[in-house]
Amino acid sequence: MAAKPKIKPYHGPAGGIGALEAVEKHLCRQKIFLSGNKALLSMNKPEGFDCPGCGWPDPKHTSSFEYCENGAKAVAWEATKKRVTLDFFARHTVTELLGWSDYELEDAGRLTHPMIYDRATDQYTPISWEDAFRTIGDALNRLPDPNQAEFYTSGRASNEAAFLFQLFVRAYGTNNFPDCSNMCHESTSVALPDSIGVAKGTVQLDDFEKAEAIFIFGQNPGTNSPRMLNDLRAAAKRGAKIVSFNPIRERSLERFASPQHLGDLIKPVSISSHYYQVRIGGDMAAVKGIMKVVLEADDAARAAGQPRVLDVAFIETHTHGFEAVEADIRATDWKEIERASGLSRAQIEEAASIYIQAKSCIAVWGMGITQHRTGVANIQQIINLLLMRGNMGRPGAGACPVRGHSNVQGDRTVGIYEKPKPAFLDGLQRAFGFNPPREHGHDVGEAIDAMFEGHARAFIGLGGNFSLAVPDTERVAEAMRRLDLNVQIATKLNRGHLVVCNTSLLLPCLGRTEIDFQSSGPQMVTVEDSMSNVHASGGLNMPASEHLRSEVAIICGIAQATLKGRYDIPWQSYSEDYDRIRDAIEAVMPELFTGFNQKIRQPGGFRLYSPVDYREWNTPNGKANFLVHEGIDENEMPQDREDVLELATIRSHDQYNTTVYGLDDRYRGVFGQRMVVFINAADRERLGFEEGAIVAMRTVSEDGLERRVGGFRLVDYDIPAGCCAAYYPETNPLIPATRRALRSNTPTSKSVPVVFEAWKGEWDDRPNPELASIQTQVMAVAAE
Ligand SMILES: Nc1nc2c(c(=O)[nH]1)N[C@H]1C(S)=C(S)[C@@H](COP(=O)(O)OP(=O)(O)OC[C@H]3O[C@@H](n4cnc5c(=O)[nH]c(N)nc54)[C@H](O)[C@@H]3O)O[C@H]1N2
Ligand SMILES: Nc1nc2c(c(=O)[nH]1)N[C@H]1C(S)=C(S)[C@@H](COP(=O)(O)OP(=O)(O)OC[C@H]3O[C@@H](n4cnc5c(=O)[nH]c(N)nc54)[C@H](O)[C@@H]3O)O[C@H]1N2
Ligand SMILES: [Mo]
Repeated sequence: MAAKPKIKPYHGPAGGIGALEAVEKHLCRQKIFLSGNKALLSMNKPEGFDCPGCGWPDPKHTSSFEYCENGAKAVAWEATKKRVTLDFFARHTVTELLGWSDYELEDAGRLTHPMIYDRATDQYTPISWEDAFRTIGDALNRLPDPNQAEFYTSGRASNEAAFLFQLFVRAYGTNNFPDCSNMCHESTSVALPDSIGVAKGTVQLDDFEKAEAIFIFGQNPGTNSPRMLNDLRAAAKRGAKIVSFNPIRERSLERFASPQHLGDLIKPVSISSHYYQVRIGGDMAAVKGIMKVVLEADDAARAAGQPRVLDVAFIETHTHGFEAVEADIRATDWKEIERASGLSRAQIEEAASIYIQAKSCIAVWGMGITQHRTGVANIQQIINLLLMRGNMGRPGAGACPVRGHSNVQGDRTVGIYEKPKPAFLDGLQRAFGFNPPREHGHDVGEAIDAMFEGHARAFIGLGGNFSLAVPDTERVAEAMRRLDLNVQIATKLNRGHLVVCNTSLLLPCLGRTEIDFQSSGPQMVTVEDSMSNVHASGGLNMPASEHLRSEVAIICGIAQATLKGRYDIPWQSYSEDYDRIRDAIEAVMPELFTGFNQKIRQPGGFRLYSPVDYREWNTPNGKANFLVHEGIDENEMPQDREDVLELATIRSHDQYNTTVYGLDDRYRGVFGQRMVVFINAADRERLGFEEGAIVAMRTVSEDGLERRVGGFRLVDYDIPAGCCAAYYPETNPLIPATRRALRSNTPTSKSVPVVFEAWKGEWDDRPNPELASIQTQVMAVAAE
């Protein structure tokens, strides 16, 4: 079990022997030493399954197996031998289970039977699949308005499942598609179309082999996309400059020892050539500073009659709006840039000189950029920077948003979108003969609003852990308890399943590692990675229980019971042979998916058409657009209060979003615990706390609601003054659901203004502190 909680700075590289040891530990813990290894060997290989971890692409041409520590944990988590059986639910009431920690809930094992909540006994009891479908269909059909139902998708769903889900929901009559992406890269998906006419990244893995510089903003590859480290390692080794902007010195961005290269174990590879500990919410300022230096260097070059620093030909031929952005940047004051970024002018000049010297540059970003009030603007400013030197639509250059869930990008492609494009809806209409709703539906923020107002009455979750992943956790859970229907399609038990209402169903599904047998034989599904490559995935393990159904089959069952023959959609036939679903996807989107079933059978799959590759800009004016964002502060932090720190909520190395695999965050030196806050020692002293003190955090907000969580240990850390960081989801009760990024509605999870208070509650220091559920430590109560 877990080690005694300790803080012990980690001096090694990311990866290395530690990564191999961790893999074996997690396999053993799930009691799957042998079959787990078999599953790992087939992960991300042509005839195996797509890693259920992150969305980073695989090198197409290698046969060497590329498994990573955190991919292995994701597989071990799913392929576990532990089971949540009927007996389990007979022994534990929902109220009792609420006292378990998130770690314990998921660690109970795989769900095995469809269940329905019985309020009389406060237990989940078995139900047949047919009865479950009928119950759901009846409840949905009782709603006066289909817009009173919310249909959530988490990004692990396959293209086939997601496509059928949106087809069912639109045939039912709504565009309410809150999805995990709304909390994640929505800022990216809103920002990029205005700038460059596509909502996705523009680079491929090959570009990482060609870039002379790679700028990484607010993304932690060692934990969240470890296979990316192989590409960064190769780039660093051939001399590309890697420039990181992150308030925390993340170990994987500093140095990496690839477990696949023995030499690295002796001499780890330095990853970042330059590391800038920008303030939380300081990237806009840093990027504006770099742009300022680029403009000044261009002025000097022009005056001296030397080659220009700006790519003048590109700007003239391909872009619009440069002059306005130039004016904004020239008007921005260096003092302001230094204050907001927390970086010195000299540091910014150094970063800019690397940008200027590189013939090609990739910009990478993650949640440190998207989850701020100005998330959309941050990204458009990064694109402005790239456009200045024509770093778009040519080898070794472009935009690389690193998506989270392994198929979150594909789910959007096949229609999980609350604001569907008319062309997509026209495609549905052409293929299925019904007129889908055209009015925009709810994203996560709006779904929460509708729950708070009592307008939303039903929730169906295709995977995920909605009530724990969202902000204002406790309040959202309270609202969800008042729904009429809550259906969760899941592989493992989580806290969201315990947020029960009148009719709550828990429907267990096959995972990606398992063989999906249907009447036409074993099925494969498809997924799209972060670089728009679509490929097949087929499971290898036997299903965790004979009672499981595939996500596709479950959706078809619900659709049949709800629509009762409305429209001529062959649900039964789809669930028997997934090729027919792919044919339907092709029929709706021929421009992207012509020959889908053939292409998917080629090893490595295929890449979706990406116009930026050809410097075609799908924007209204047909140009790549420089877009002005005045101002420099990303978030509304109270400027006059010295006791307020800006909190970023981040992931530990042993978690996958709300799934807690273990209690270590090895690279950050945290072991056996999660209830910690990383703080600058000077701030801690200034605020009058001892090192290691146990504190509560309270959100500073004007809406009169109290948000407070307690029981966190202060850990002195190398983080800029005024900033602090702690793990998600323990800190979600602190995030106001109403604080959203402009335009994208992404919760501002990376900038919560908090004050610290002494904590008088108990700090759980038992050797097995997983037992301390956040439920008992979290105190977020509505003030009168
Ligand atoms: N093992 C594992 N893999 C995962 C996940 C997981 O939980 N576990 N989650 C998946 C998902 S859904 C996603 S979206 C991705 C998330 O992957 P990331 O985008 O890496 O997400 P985070 O860990 O939340 O935060 C990223 C980094 O942002 C930094 N940061 C915080 N605030 C700022 C800021 O203002 N500016 C800058 N420049 N940096 C800042 C933090 O220090 C941290 O290093 O990973 C995916 N992969
Ligand atoms: N404070 C704060 N909050 C955040 C973030 C943050 O950085 N800070 N990040 C946000 C981000 S980027 C994201 S993407 C969201 C994540 O939000 P979600 O995607 O909703 O959450 P997950 O924790 O990934 O969901 C885990 C659950 O999915 C189910 N599951 C796993 N595999 C499968 C499968 O194959 N099929 C089905 N049907 N179910 C499965 C399991 O039951 C598991 O318990 O959280 C967001 N919330
Ligand atoms: Mo995400």
